[in-house]
Amino acid sequence: MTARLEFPETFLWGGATAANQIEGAYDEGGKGLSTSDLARYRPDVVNGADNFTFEVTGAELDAADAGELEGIFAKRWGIDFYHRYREDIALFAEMGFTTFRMSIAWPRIYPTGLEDEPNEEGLAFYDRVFDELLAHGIQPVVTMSHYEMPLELTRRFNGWLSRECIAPFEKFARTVLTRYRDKVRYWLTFNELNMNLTSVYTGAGVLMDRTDRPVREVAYQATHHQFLASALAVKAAREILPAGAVIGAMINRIEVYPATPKPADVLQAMREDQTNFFYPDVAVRGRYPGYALRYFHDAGLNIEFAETDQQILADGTVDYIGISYYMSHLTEDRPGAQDETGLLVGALKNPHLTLTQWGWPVDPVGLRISLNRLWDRYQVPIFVVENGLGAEEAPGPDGIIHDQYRIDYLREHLIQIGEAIRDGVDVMGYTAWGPIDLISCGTSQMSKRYGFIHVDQDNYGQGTLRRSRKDSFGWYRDVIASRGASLAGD
Ligand code: BGP
Repeated sequence: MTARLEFPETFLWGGATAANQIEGAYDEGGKGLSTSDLARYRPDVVNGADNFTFEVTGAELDAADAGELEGIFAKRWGIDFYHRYREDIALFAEMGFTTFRMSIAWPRIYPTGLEDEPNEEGLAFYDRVFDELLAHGIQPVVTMSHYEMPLELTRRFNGWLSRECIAPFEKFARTVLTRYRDKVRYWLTFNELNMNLTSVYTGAGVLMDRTDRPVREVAYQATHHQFLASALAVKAAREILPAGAVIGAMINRIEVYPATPKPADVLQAMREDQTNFFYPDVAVRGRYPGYALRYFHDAGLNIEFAETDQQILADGTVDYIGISYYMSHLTEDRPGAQDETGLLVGALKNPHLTLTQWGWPVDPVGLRISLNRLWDRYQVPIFVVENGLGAEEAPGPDGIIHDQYRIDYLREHLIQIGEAIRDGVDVMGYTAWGPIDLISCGTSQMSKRYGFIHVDQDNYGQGTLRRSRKDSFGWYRDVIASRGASLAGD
């Protein structure tokens, strides 16, 4: 018999999104172009596990500037949250959300990143969204930069490869912290700091054909600048936010397992895990770990540090860690394995796990392990700010989507969070990824659906945009209403 799950009264329940995947209105309200506005849906390459289509080259940027880049830019239209946020928030409230994770599109506030004054229309939009959420008793959790930045910073500086992005980010951070200090209590600096290992364009706005430096060096150099920017934003938050508000760093947590008990495999798993722990190690402890410095040295990566950097990192340590969790990764000691670290989809298949339609291993127990390990290592609260199942789906003859597979997926993960809480881990809350269908980050597909709420729109932006409730909608409402107790009885 499953024991009754005890989620604390203070546990936050909700869903998570990103501006560039929901808002649309990419050229309205004075918004500047964002790096995500160049991401394309590519019907020719999306049908596999390794189907990420979010790298962009300098040649493509030039073509876009000349008005000659063709394609399906799904992130430009999103799901029209910009105009429909009231309806969407009302649906979240109907499910009983107590929190909603969203991001601010940086180029709505500073269209090029370089203006002296912010764009009031952009600021006013988020005021309206926060007010609407708060009116429904929903606390916003705000990511300052979720896979986007003003495209001009890429054009001019090649994104986060340059230190030149730090000052514009700090200005942006101070602007939004000041403006929303009384409306937003939960902040995150960057989404998935570790993304640069997978895509330096998506994570850091870097065009690889505009630099001679090797991709690993580029990824870590850009990350170093983001660490500094994040630490400066944390410092600003301490000055600006009222008592009780918190600011965290966020990573995509992938639990790593050795394929066998062979010590060399266990060592390999440990090293791959360090490429993941590296980010919270710096953000929580405020200094680079020795294994990272050794790795830079052994791999011949020349990461430029300034003298002041150590102090900036030490002064900007975070209050909590946000994690996205979708999968675990299986590895072994073999030539080249180290180069594969950071990939979203592991090279080895774990025979004990099933895969999603996109080839992502489903591993709820891995989430409990991850939460325990992060807690053991840092002793700061952890917020599960993303977790969910992307699936292709269509309404049945009754017009409703019967997504029992999603209910199963989410229930299993929530049960493991409950177990971690009973293990003593301080888990702040849970925001399921994509509570409403949205544009996929990795593939720009609409057909990779995560929502409790279906949106009538296809991969080409065609559809009525009508919102409708899936089976999981009522299920999640019951989970929230019972504070998790209903999970045991499903
Ligand atoms: C995370 C990102 C999100 C999100 C999610 C699912 O890594 O933070 O932006 O989209 O993954 O990924 P995808 O949309 O590629 O299925």
